[in-house]
Amino acid sequence: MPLEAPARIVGELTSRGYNAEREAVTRLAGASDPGAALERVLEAVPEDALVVRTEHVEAALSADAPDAARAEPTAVPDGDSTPSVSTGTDPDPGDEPAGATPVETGGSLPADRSVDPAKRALEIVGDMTGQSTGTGEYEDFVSVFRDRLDRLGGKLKGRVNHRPATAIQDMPGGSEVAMVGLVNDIRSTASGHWLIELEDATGTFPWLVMKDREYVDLVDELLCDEVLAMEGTLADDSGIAFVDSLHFPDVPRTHEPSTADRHVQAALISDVHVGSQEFMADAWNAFADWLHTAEAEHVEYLLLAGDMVEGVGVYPDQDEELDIVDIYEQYEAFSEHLKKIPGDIEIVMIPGNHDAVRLAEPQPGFDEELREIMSAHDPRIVSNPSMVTLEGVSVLMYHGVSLDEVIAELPEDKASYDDPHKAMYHLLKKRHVAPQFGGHTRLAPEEEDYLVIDEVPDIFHTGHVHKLGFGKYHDVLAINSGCWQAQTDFQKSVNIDPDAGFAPIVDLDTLDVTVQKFS
Ligand code: D5M
Ligand code: FE
Ligand code: ZN
Repeated sequence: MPLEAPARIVGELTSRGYNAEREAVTRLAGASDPGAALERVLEAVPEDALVVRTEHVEAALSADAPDAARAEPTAVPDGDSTPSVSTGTDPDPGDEPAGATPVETGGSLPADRSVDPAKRALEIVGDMTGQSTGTGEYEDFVSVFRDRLDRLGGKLKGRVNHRPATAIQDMPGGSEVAMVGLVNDIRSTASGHWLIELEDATGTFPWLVMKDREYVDLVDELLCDEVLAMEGTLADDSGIAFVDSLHFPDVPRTHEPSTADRHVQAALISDVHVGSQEFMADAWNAFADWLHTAEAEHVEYLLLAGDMVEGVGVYPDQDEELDIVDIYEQYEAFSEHLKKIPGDIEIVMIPGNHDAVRLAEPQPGFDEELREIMSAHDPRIVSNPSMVTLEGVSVLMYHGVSLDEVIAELPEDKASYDDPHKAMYHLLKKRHVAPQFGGHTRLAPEEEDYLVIDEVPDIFHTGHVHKLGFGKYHDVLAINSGCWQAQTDFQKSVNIDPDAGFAPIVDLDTLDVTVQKFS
């Protein structure tokens, strides 16, 4: 049997009871005769070894054929894509960040899955783990909002002939004026008009949206602290301006999403809630089993948008519904569930509000202790939010706590739990994952606003509200994944009927979505 494809090497190793580090597989694939090399390696591995490690391969190959292990992999027909696996030029993977450490296969690459990991390309482009500088001082709040205004304002400044707040009040009454600023206050007036105060680095200026103007429809979707541009006419006394037009940073209508060069799929899920009595183990197992079938062989990436575990003390009386009360044991149980996912699938995960990281956003990726507990499947663990690129397709992952706020503040037809993707559209329009400060969403003051959506993603993936919904906004695919937790008592009390046990699967070559149901 020819053994050159990494997948077949993994299959061969697992059939003989071994897991393997990714690097070890890559090196075997690079040998001039991978089949013979594999036999040599297996003869040389220590008897009690369960995992074939890079050093085993290096030792076995260098003893017999010093050059073979360094040869280019033979199974990378697609020369254009950057394989996410190392090609064997870095002899010391130990120095790499945790997200890039070698994978153990989880022990299962069944015959039904025929994949070639060398064709993959996974890049983490935005991960603020380890970048947090904020100390919670007043100055940090000033800098995070200044950064927000600079970056989102920059997207608007070319579109209007803007002036600073202090300059506007010195202009003659009746002038045409424009300003870019943060929404500081939204109030209705006694006569039913709307007064919106915009703030920039120089001060604030009040803008009046008349109730009979077409723009009045947009007022009900405004959130405090988002960045807007307004154009209008100054009142005679220059103390206020009447709004003629209102602009969001928004996604340009010309946005054209990137797609993968081959047929490959990603499963986008979230809210597993292991440790909750309502965690649906059967549905999860059915999902994992399905991933092992030929039908799912193109699913090569699994993105998890937070709430891996139920956590402890997240909500009042939550302990009454806990199946596992110790947070570390919850992660251990979660890791066991992760191991059921085929070992070759690349996993990326961000934390959510139930996870054991700081609640304030941005949330850094899990700490070393938790990474260690979850290391068996070698997931890439990154911050909430983060941007990842899968074979050229950029995915903005964000857990979604701000969606509760968007849904609470906006009218039903613009954002609701039944259409969670529509709430996501507003975050895209505002180019910020959590615009409103001081509500449900806790924001960590940092030097930089990591919550700004700087680059338009091809896919926006959130969770948190436990409802499945997807759709396109200016050609950006917005997906809110459901959950793996049946209805909790709290959800029953507020009539939240969760979409549990579904896995939306995205074709990365077309951005089409299919939904698999496991409950
Ligand atoms: O959130 C799941 C969804 O349910 C999300 O929309 C928040 C809401 N939720 C759940 N429990 C509560 C309590 N106790 N108070 C307020 N809102 C709640 P998750 O993050 O998975 O708990
Ligand atoms: Fe959740
Ligand atoms: Zn959540």
